[in-house]
Amino acid sequence: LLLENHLRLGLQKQEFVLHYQPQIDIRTRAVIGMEALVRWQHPELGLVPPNRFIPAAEETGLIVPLGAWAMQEACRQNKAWQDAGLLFAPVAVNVSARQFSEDLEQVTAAALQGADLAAQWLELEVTESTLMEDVNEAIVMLGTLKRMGVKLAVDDFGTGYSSLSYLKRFPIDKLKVDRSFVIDILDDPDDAAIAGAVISLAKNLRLKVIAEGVETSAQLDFLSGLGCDEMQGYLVAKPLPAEQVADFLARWS
Ligand code: G
Ligand code: G
Ligand code: MN
Ligand code: NA
Repeated sequence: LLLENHLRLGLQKQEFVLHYQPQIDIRTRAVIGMEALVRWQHPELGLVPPNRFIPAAEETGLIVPLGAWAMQEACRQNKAWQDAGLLFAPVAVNVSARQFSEDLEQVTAAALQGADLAAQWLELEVTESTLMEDVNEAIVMLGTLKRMGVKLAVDDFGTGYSSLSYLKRFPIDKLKVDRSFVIDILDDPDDAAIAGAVISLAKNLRLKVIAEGVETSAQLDFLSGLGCDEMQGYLVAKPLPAEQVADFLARWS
């Protein structure tokens, strides 16, 4: 209850901020996206990471207004980067199960409209477990979002238990290879096999595939050898405050 009240107040007082992690095309090195990750800039506690408050926000339902804010803010920021000529790539926003079963289409439409951003510049990341909670509802919601023109990625892929037969019924654009398979990819043949299988699956289903949590160039080379298209991770950049993105882009190019 305490955390809930703090969260509610924090939202009112606009204490949440988004950091952005670059997503890179492995072959061309082009920046092909930015994942928005929320942080809580608490007056006493400092910068609070999402694992400290997202679970509570999900349980209390505050993730719905928090998630709506994150989507608006990410769209506004992406529009600002485009207007400044800095970046033309989608911004990816994480969506929780709770948001998914509420009015996600209206929230998405409002965020795009409020920022005057075309739908192609917004990607929504939905976890595999969210999709599997109610497969039929997921197929309908994804279809609606897809028709609006937003891009759709399955986050944490491989950690849930998708029936692979559902995958072809989800109108998605991208699979995200979970970081847990990347960490030990060089030393654990099982992780390498799973990452390789996810990458092949994505290719055969004509989906894009991005590896998360890439920290070393050896991991990157290995993933590249498996045919992975895209990556994000500390090797390129940690999630950055919006003000640091221009500097990053200047250094990266
Ligand atoms: O850096 P990282 O600590 O940012 O994120 C930890 C977890 O919090 C990840 O699983 C990430 O998906 C989740 N997360 C970060 N930002 C958001 C958000 O805006 N909405 C939701 N639902 N989850 C988020
Ligand atoms: O669940 P989701 O994929 O949305 O969360 C991404 C999480 O992974 C965030 O907490 C983000 O800060 C973290 N992250 C991103 N890149 C790396 C990395 O290279 N190494 C580690 N350890 N964490 C990362
Ligand atoms: Mn994510
Ligand atoms: Na993930």
